[in-house]
Formats: sequence, structure tokens, C-alpha cells
Amino acid sequence: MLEAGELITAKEAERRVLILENPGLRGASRITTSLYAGLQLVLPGEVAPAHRHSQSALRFVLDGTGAHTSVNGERCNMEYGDFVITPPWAWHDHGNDSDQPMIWMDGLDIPLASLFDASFAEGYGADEHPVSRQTGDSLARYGANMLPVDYRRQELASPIFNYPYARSREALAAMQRQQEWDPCHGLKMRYVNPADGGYAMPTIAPFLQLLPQGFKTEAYRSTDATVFVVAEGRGQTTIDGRLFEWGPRDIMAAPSWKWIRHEAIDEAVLFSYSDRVAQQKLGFWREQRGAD
Ligand code: GTQ
Repeated sequence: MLEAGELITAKEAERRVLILENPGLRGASRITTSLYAGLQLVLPGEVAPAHRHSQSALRFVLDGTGAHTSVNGERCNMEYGDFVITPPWAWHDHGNDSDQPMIWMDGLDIPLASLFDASFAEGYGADEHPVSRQTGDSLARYGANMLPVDYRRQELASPIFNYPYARSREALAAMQRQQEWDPCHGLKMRYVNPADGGYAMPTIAPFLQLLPQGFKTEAYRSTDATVFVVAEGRGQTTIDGRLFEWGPRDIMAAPSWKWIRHEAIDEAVLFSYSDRVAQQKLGFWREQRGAD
């Protein structure tokens, strides 16, 4: 029996996550109609035991440094802003050997898997899946504009597990000097699978976008409801006529087909994810720029 106030460890609970409920979808454990979001906390010394599931997962690191997630036997150390993938049915466990709590956002396609009645999960039976690859191997092998000479694509998801923020941010800073801005998006990039140039995940489309200080985007809408996470800066976003002010680590959900406008007060970097890749494969996706 647990006494009031007694701490349940991440191991006992399997994982410690605050599910981000969308007030428009109350009780449904989803942040958009098709996607889930949660905030996961791993305290120093804790583990979240190894398991795998048919759902795809992404992590976006929001606090702490030096905790890790292991995917298919490769350990990824996680830093602020890193975008980490757990492909469908890949073994994964989380741990924190640092001396600080670590918090990241989890994004999963749980509602999509439920829609198709295709939700499967299993535990590995041990805290950690054996580590069989060097840390950094997947990024070196697939993330340096090269592929192994006889590479045959086997998985739907990207073979890269961690897209470090330092590299993505540096790329945005270099492109920024060109001063080419999309009126609706500022400078918006998508995280890709280097094996085919498609999105990094089979069902979830992840993006990173820079808005220079003072930039106001023109109205934009698309059928993929989008979760925005503020990596840097302050600003405000109007969604369907409602104003939301934001700062670092804030999370916003924009529903499908509602007009969105962003205004960056400081230079801002937004991570976002949506089901765009799934909609495009199924022929549903559409977008519109312009008047609101
Ligand atoms: O870390 O695999 O927030 O399976 C929800 C379900 C995280 C995970 C969540 C999960 C995970």
C-alpha cells in the first residue's frame, strides 16, 4: 500500500508522465484528434524499463541534460532541444545517470494506432535492453550526408535516433543569413529520413522553424492539427482568432483547418509535429495560405 505523499518511482509506474489533455477533447488523452502528448520526468538514478510498441514516439527535450534513451541497443544522450525518435516496434528504455531531473515532451501516434485497432506493446523483461552499438553511431552513419554503401532500407522510420538541437540550430542560424523568409512560416525545416528524404517518422511529421525578431507570419491553415513547442524566444500566436502568448517550453495545439498567425517578439525557434505525413500518404492533406 502506498501512503499519501509517498513517491512512486518511474520504475514502479513504468514511466512518470503528465498527459497533456486538450480541453476540446476532454478525457481522450490526446492533444489533437490523432496525436498524444505528454511530459515525461526521469529523476537522477531512475529507469523507465525497456519495452516496445507499435506506436511511434518522439521526444523533445525540455529540461535537464545528460539523461538518455536507448533505442534498439544504442544509447542517445539527451540535451535541451534534441529531437529523439523511437520507431514503431523498437525496443527502448530511458535512464538518468546525471544529477539533475530531466523532462522531455513525448509525442506519440496513440490515437492513430487505436483508430486502426493496431495497438500492440510488450515489455522486454529487464530494465535495459542490452547496449550493442556505440553512442553516436546512428548519427555518424546516417547523418553526415552519406549512407553505408550497401545500405538497404528496412525500417519505415529514420535510422537516426537523435537529431541534436545544436546541429539543427546551427543550420537555422546559417540559413538565416540568407534572409529568405516564407511569409507564412519564416524559416521552416522538416526533419527527414536521410534514406529517402521523407519525414523522419512514418506517421508523425516533425518540424523546426525560426522566426526572426519582430516577424509576423501571414495567415496559414492546413488539415494537420499541429502541436507547437517553443524552444527559444517569446511571441504570440493567433489561432482561429484567439491570442496565445508564449515563451520557452510552452506547448500549444492548433486544431485542423484553423487560421494560424505567429508573431515573434524575440527571435524564436518553434519545434512542431503533426500527422501531416500520414494524411499525405492517405490523400487527405490540404493547406491554404492567405486571407483569414
Ligand atoms: O516512453 O514509450 O508518454 O510508451 C506514453 C507511452 C511515453 C514511452 C508516453 C509511452 C511512452
